[in-house]
Amino acid sequence: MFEEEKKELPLYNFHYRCTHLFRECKDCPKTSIIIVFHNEAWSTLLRTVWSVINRSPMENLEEIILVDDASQREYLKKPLDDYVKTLPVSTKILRTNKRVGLIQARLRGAAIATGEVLTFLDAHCECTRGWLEPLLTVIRDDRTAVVCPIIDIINDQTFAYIKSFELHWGAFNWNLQFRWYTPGGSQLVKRQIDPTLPFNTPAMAGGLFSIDRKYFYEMGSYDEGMTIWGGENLEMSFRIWMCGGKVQIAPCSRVGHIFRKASPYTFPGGIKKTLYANLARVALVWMDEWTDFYFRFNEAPNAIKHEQNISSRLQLKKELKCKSFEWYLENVWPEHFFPTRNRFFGHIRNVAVDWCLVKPDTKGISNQPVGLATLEPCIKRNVTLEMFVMTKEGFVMTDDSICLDAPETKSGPVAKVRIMACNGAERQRWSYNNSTKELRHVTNQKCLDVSDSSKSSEGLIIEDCNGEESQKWILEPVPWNNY
Ligand code: UD2
Ligand code: MN
Repeated sequence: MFEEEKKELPLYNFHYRCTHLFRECKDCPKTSIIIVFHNEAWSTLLRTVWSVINRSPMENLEEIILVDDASQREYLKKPLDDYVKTLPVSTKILRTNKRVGLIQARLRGAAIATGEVLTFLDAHCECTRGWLEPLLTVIRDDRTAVVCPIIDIINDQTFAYIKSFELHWGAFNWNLQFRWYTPGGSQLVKRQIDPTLPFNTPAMAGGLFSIDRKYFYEMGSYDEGMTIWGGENLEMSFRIWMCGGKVQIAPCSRVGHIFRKASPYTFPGGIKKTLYANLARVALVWMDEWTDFYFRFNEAPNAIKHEQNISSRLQLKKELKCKSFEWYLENVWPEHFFPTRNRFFGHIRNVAVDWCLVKPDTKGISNQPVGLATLEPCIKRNVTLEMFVMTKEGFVMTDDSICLDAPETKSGPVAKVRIMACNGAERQRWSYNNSTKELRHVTNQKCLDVSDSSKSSEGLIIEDCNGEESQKWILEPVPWNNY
């Protein structure tokens, strides 16, 4: 099967330097593949299953476990039972008798798995040639690594396979939504030296990963208090990192996934009892002083946080002697844009106009807000659109990893100030003088200024410093934790 395929299928995916990984996997562990689904389409479910069968080395494939999370569709019942009996790889179907959600469905699948490694997939994927070997190689060499493929995109209209951007890692924003950002310093350098090496990621997307089966249980598998959908990916990422393991992306492994615009299924009990409850659990167990930051600015999870019983997860955290969330931010994600004890956090108010700097609402590539830096009337409520962090290094950043940015030209026409994806570059550094109230652009020593005090749409500029009120800024701290 494998030989024939080579002629027909494009090598969609990988870098030519990845080819050697095919040959290196002879002593790799065997894996069980666990796929959970609720009312999945026949074609996408079977595309996932057949891509596993056709594109995994048989000697590394222990079994496939399908967990049907109380689907109502008829074809997923007896017709699916009959169909899997004809498959060339041992395939089991488990069925939950009532809807339990993806976290608990995965736990049921894992409980009957016999492979040394567990590999989880969503039910609408396509694995490409050579997808499995790079994942197993990482775990063979380090059983504390939880490893993900690069996730390519399957178009949800045409079902075509589209290669996605490689230079991404996973993290999250102030609302604990999972996001792809550009990796920082050391991991970026690693990519440039050898694009086949696995690199660290602060968080995983959640659906597609391999983990040593015994390690999965030693580390507390999943939080069984979580239901239906959401949050388990951050919970696992925090737990693995803080309790001694690592989360990585193996760039030679590529799996396509259908990203759907809307959820095709219901959330029993509503989003409050499911997603927000799950996120509240993540914050309560793992985020230490940032727990309060999350709840201050996220009302819905805040309202239900008291309903959560998290004692067994706190117990686990203690038994595993896990490090702090501060350690995690400093060491795993030093480029993060959360407030810390030695960063300013709050409003940046212009003295002349008495308006505040705001985060733009236009979106750029990878869905990040970008645009001209503008002012708007300051909002007094706990709205994060007007909250900025200023770091010791001089980066003025806000939610979703965007930074105040200005060109590095020393002379020339008036330079407009923009809000762009943070990239650690010199041109994004500013210095604040507490007595003059100036915000100076570090590379050209010009001052942040308002172009036309009557119109916010004109945006901000950098100008020669002149001591005028339009160049004076007040950094108004907003409390973000209880300490
Ligand atoms: C992402 C992850 C997903 C999961 C989720 C957060 C990827 C590509 N996908 O969202 O795996 O981590 O974030 O929780 O990283 N399902 C059930 N029962 C349910 C709901 C869902 O079995 O009650 C199944 C569903 O059929 C699918 C899988 O769980 O196979 C993941 O659900 P999704 O595809 O709707 O999640 P996605 O990709 O939006
Ligand atoms: Mn999915």
